[in-house]
Amino acid sequence: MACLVIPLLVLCSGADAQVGRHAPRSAALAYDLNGDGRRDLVATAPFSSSDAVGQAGRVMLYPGSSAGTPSGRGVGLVQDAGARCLCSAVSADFDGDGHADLAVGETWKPVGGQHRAEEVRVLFGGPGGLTGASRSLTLPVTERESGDRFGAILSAGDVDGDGRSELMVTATDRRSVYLYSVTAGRDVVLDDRLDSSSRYPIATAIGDVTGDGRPELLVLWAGDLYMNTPSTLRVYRTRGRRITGLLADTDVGRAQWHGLAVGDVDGDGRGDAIIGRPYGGAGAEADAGTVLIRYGSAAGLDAARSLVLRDPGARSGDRFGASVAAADKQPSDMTPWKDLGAA
Ligand SMILES: [Ca+2]
Ligand SMILES: [Ca+2]
Ligand SMILES: [Ca+2]
Ligand SMILES: [Ca+2]
Repeated sequence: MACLVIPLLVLCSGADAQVGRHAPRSAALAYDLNGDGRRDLVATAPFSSSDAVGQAGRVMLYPGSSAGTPSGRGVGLVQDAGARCLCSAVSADFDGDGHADLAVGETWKPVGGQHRAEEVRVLFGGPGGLTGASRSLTLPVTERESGDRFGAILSAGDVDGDGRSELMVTATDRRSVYLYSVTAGRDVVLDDRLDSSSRYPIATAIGDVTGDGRPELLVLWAGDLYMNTPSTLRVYRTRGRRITGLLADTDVGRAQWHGLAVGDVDGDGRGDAIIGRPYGGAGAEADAGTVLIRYGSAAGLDAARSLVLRDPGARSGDRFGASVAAADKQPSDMTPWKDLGAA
C-alpha cells in the first residue's frame, strides 16, 4: 500500500495506523463513529466553553457523507466540565468487537481529588455507532504528579495482532510513554526521566517500518532547546505487547518537531516515518515549515535515504508540517511529490 503525506491541522479521519504486508485482523473501520460505514471526522476543541458548563474541553464529530466530504454540521461527542483540555483523540477498535471506538485524552483534569491528574477515556462503539459505554485509563495513584499531561498524545495500532488495537499514551511532562491494552491493562512503560538529556515525548506512532508484519512503536523525543540536546526518533521492536529491542535511535537535529505518522510513501511494503517541523529556518523562510521522511528498512530506518518536503509557495510563519498523517490514495492519481524540493 502506498501512502501520501497529508499535512493537516485537524485530526485525520482516514489515516491507517498500521501498514505492512499483513492487514489488521479487526474488520472495524476506524473513525466510523456513527456506524454508517463511512469514516467520520473528529475535531477537538481543547479549551471550549459554554454558558451552561463554563470552560470545558469538547470533541466534535462531523459525519462522513457519500460526497466524500464530512457534513458541515458537527455533533458534540464529549463535553466535560471537569476537563480543562480535551487535547487529543484517536479511533481504533480497542475491544475487538468489530466496531470503531474513540479514545480521548482529558489532560489537566482532576482525578481522585488530585489537582491536574489526567485520564484517557475510551468510548466504545457498536453497530449503530458510539454506545455511551466507556472506560477510563489513569496512571496509578502512586505515579500521579500534578501536571503530568497524561493523555496529551495518543496513537493506536494492533501491536500483538490479536484484533484489538493497543493504545499508546504519553504523559508528556512526566517524560513517559505507555502502551495500554484497553481490555488487559498497561504493558509497556518508556520512561526518559533518568536520561540526562531531558528529552520529552512530542509525538508517537505505531506502524510496521521493517515490513515483517509486526508493528513497531515510534516515539519522537524532543530535545531541550536550553540544554542544546537534539531530538531523536526512536523505533522500538515489539513481540506480543512487549518491547524487545531498540531498532533506531536517530538524531533529527535541534528543530522543534511536531507531528509523526507512519505510511508507506514509496510502496515497498515498509512503513516510512513522516515527521513535521513547522518551526525553524531563518529570514524569509523562518517558521515556513518542512516535513521530513525517513524510510523504513528491514533493520529499522534506512540511514542512507531521507526526503524533505516543502510547500513551494510557503511563506514565513506558515508552519507547514504542524501536523501530519498518511492515507492511501488511488494509484491512478498518485503524484508522489515530484514537484517538491527534496534533499
Ligand atoms: Ca460514519
Ligand atoms: Ca470496538
Ligand atoms: Ca492487540
Ligand atoms: Ca516504505
